[in-house]
Amino acid sequence: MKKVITYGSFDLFHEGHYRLLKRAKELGDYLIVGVTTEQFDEYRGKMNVIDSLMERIDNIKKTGLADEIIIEDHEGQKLEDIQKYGIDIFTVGSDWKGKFEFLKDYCEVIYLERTKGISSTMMRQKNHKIVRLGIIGSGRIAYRFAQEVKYVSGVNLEGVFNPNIHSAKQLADQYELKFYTKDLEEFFNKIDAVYIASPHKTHYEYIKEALENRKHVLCEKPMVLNVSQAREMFNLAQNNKLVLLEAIKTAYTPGFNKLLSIAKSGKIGRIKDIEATFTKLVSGDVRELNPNEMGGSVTELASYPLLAIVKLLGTNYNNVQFETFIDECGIDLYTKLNIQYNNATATAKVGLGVKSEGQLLISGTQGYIYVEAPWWKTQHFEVRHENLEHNEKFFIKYAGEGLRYEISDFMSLINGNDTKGYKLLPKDSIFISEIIERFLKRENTIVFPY
Ligand code: C2G
Repeated sequence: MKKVITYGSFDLFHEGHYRLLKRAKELGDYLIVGVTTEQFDEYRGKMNVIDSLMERIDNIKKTGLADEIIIEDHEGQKLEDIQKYGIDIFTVGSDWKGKFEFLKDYCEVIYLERTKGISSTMMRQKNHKIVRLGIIGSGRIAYRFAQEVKYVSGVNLEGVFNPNIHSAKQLADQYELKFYTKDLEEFFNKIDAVYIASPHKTHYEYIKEALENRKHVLCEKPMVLNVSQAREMFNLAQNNKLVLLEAIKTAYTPGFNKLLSIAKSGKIGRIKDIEATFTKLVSGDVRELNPNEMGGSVTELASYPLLAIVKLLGTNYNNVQFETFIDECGIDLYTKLNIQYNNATATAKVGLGVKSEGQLLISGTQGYIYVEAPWWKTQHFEVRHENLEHNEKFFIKYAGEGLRYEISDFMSLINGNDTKGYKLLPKDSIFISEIIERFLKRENTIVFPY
C-alpha cells in the first residue's frame, strides 16, 4: 500500500485546496492530511488564518479524500510523521518547490502544480471572500512581496502589471501567477486590491487610478511626495470606502508595536528626544541616486525614521530644519532632519553616501530605550535606567522579509475585521509626506557640499 502525506492550513477551504488533495490522493492508496494548528501557524509566521482548527479539519473531512487526518503542531513534525507512518510520498503545492528537499532521504517528494488564481466558484466560505491581489511593478521589493504573500491566508496573488511586459512576465513565471499584463484596465478587471511597488514618482497616478477603479491600495513608501496629494488620496479612499495603506513594513511588525507600547507606557518617563538613523551606502547608476526618479536619502529612507518619530511624538510638531549634503546632481547623500515639538525634540538621520549606526534611541525622563541596528526590523530592544539592575531586554520574532504583517493587516482592513488600521493612520502618512515635501522645497535647510 502506497502511503501519501500532505500538510496545510487549508483556511477558507477552496478549489485550490480540493484539487491539491485530489491529486495527492491519486499519487497512492492512502492519504494522510496534516492540518496546522493556530500555534504552529503563529510559529511559522502564517498570518490571518480565519477558520478555527476544527472548521479546517471538518472541511477536509467533507471532501472524503483523506484516509486519515492529523494535526501539524510543531517544527520538524513532517520528518517524524514520514518515519512514524511509513510514508512513501510527501507532496505539497509548487509554491513550496525546493523547500522540502531534505525529506528526499526518507521518501519521494512531489510538488504538485498550485492552482493559479481564485475563480469565483472557489468560494466555499460565505462570510470571507478571498482577496484577489495584483502587483504594480516587478522590481526587487515586488519579488520579496510575492514570496511573503503565501504566508498570509485569505489572499491570492493573481497577477502583475508593468509597462515593461517582459519584466512582468519574469515575475509571473517565477511565482506561477495567473496573468501578467501591460494593460492597466485588464489588470484592474482581474483583481480586488493592489500593491503598488513601482518607482515612487509614479505612485500618485497609480493610487488614483486604482481607487477610481474601486480597488483597495497598499502603496510602497514614500506613498506620495507632498501633503496635498496625500490628503487627496486618503479622502478619495475614504469617500469610496476603500482601504489605502502606506507600506512602511516596520509599522505593522509585532516588534515595533511592542516597542511603541513600552515607550508610551511611562517606563522611561516622558519622552524628550528621539534619534533614528537609517543609512545604506549605494553607488553607481542606481535608482536611489537618480534625480529623474526623485532619488536621494530622504525620499529613499526617511519614511522609516519619520515613522518612529510620528508614532512616538505625534503629528503636532512646531518646526523642522534640515542639514543636508548634496552631490553635483542635486541628490542628498546624507541628511539630518531636526523636528521640534512643544516638549520634545527628534532627529532623523538618513544617508546613501554616509554610513552611520542604524540605531533608534528614545530618551526619557526616567530612562531610555536602545534599539540596535537594524531597528526597523525591531527584533530586540533594551529599556535602560540609571540603576542598571532595572534594565530589561525584549526579543520579538520578525518572520521572513517582514512584509507578511502589512499584507495581513491590509487583508484584515479589507475584510472589515479591523474597524480602522491603527498601526499606520492616514495622519501619520500625511505627516511623513509633509516633512518630505518641506525638504524637497529646501525649507529651513543648510546645504553642505558632499
Ligand atoms: N494550494 C494550491 N493552490 C492554491 C492554494 C493552495 O495548490 N491556489 C496548495 C498549497 O500549495 C498547499 C495546500 O494547497 O500544498 C494547502 O495550502 P495552505 O493551506 O496555504 O497551506 P500552506 O500554508 O501552504 O502550508 O506545513 C504546512 C505546509 O507548509 C503547507
